[in-house]
Amino acid sequence: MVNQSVLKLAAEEIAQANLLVVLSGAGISKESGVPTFRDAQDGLWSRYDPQELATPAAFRRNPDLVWSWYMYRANLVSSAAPNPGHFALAELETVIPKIVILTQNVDGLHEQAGSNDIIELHGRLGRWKCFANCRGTPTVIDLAQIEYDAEHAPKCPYCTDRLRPDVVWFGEQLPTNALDRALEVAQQCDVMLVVGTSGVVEPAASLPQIARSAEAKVIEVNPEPSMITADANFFLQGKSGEILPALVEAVRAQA
Ligand code: BV8
Repeated sequence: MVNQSVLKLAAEEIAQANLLVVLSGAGISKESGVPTFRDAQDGLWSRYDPQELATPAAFRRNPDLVWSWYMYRANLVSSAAPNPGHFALAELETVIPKIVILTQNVDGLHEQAGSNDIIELHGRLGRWKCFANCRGTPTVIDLAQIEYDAEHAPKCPYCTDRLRPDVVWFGEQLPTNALDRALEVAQQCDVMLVVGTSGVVEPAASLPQIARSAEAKVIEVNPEPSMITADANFFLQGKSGEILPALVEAVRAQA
């Protein structure tokens, strides 16, 4: 059970915020049935380290293996639905003047839940592009227009390279406009709410420190302490699907 007095203090900070920025990680989608990044991958993938598969080198080395891993994950995510944590953040938009969601997740569940201002820092599962970006960055290809299967990385219809998921791999730059805007709102926000991230992956993991050094209050929601917890003013320990609805209720009670 989350500490009620910490929840009330956090709700007071959010209720007074003009700009609330949310940084979300894989943990917010766990209660939607989407495995987190560092959970042991289920079944077929338990023998691979995701960090080894989510790289350009892995794709170059074995395009069909990486392609089928993303096909598997895209399929998993396509049957996932937002959970009460996602919906609570969408509802908060009716209470707080401005909310921006910075998500590390590639599952599209914030958008499905009805949040409006979302920055996808690491791209999106289910969007596919030419590895060479032969017709501009990104050269997105609609799979419905080509022949393909779940086991083999198909060829780009415009060049000889192969198709890949439109996600940011380790060692790749984040989309410039996404990162620039994330840095801007992290410096401007009154409160940053950090939900379900281990705080390991950079540069996203530095955003709470940036907010903190710009005088924002940092609130973390996580069942476990993370690399962010030391920078948090308030640590709400528990599952986001339970804590976020309670937090929104407490914010409404402040209004
Ligand atoms: C880059 C898309 C410039 C792919 C992902 C310093 C500066 C810059 C770069 C680096 C740096 N140090 C190291 C680097 C390199 C690297 C990096 O960060 N490595 C780490 C491992 C040390 N960063 C990069 O390469 C980035 N690029 O910076 O470009 C550059 C270029 C070249 C050379 C140098 C620099 C690109 C990083 C993007 C990688 N792509 N995803 C895909 O999905 O396949 S990252 C991947 O990890 C996912 O997006 C995931 O969201 C993200 C972060 O993980 P989390 O979301 O935190 O998930 P995790 O499983 O770790 O934790 C889950 C948490 O949820 C836990 O805390 C758990 O307790 C909690 N939880 C569990 N249940 C619940 C819950 N919380 C709430 N409720 C629950 N019920």
